[in-house]
Amino acid sequence: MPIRQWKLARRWLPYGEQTLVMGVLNVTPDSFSDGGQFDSLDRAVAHATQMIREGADVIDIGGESTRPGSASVSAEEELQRVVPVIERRAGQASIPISIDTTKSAVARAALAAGAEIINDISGLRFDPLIADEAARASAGLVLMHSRGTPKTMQQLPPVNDIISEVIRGLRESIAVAEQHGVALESIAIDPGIGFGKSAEQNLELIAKLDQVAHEFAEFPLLIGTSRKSFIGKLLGDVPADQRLHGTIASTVASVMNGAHIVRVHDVKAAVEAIKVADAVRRTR
Ligand code: 9MG
Repeated sequence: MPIRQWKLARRWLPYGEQTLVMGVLNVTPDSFSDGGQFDSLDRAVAHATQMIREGADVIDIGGESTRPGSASVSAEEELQRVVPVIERRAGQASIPISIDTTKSAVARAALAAGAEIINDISGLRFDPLIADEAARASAGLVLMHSRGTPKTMQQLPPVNDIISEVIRGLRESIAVAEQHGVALESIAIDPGIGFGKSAEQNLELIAKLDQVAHEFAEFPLLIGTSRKSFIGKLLGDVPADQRLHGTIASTVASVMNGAHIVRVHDVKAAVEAIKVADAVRRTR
């Protein structure tokens, strides 16, 4: 397994040998799985610190819920939620901070406050100027595949061949990023589990992740299955706070099939599971 490097705003992040863990920090009053727990500055910063202690390699901070059916918030509202947390956390930075946003104005302010990665769940479909911000700051840019918007994605007619659709969509996002001057070494790709896919298609994407990894072999591959509804459905419609074991199973399956970075809420459990999965992978 060769060690490769992902170019971020102020460092290179090695990936390929050890799977990297991106800890989720939602600073929203209504996020689907941690429903407003971290909506005060002190609590949010304390949770970031805790995830770092548990072994997170990146913290992904989001101020707008991407929960299915959720409405968007204004850039001003999003900025008020995320910038103070980034400023406080970046001041003590040991690991890079990622900003989970689809808005270029939020990305710009977050990068100025100390973030080093932009995580765009729309893959530049909502606001292509995000790519200009990534290029200007030489920041990392996560291009995630999605269909529709968080408000409409569960009502979309399903596509027949989800693997081909994800590969097509990601190629389009990478082309837009390149047109705006983003260096290829700054891009990470993500199949977008749960975003406009059926429960069966989410399983198919995890099962056949090696095909996506092969198609985009020069890019780090990130995946987020944490607490998502396809897991709840498999376990008999359990709520988000009862999906930890299912999350770990889907995370390990993703790692064995080629994921380099996993986005999770429960960092300690994921770090331990991945240590074992990585050891098995290295023994292949
Ligand atoms: C913000 N967000 C929610 N789910 C996600 C996923 O699966 N990947 C990425 N990159 N971001 C996500």
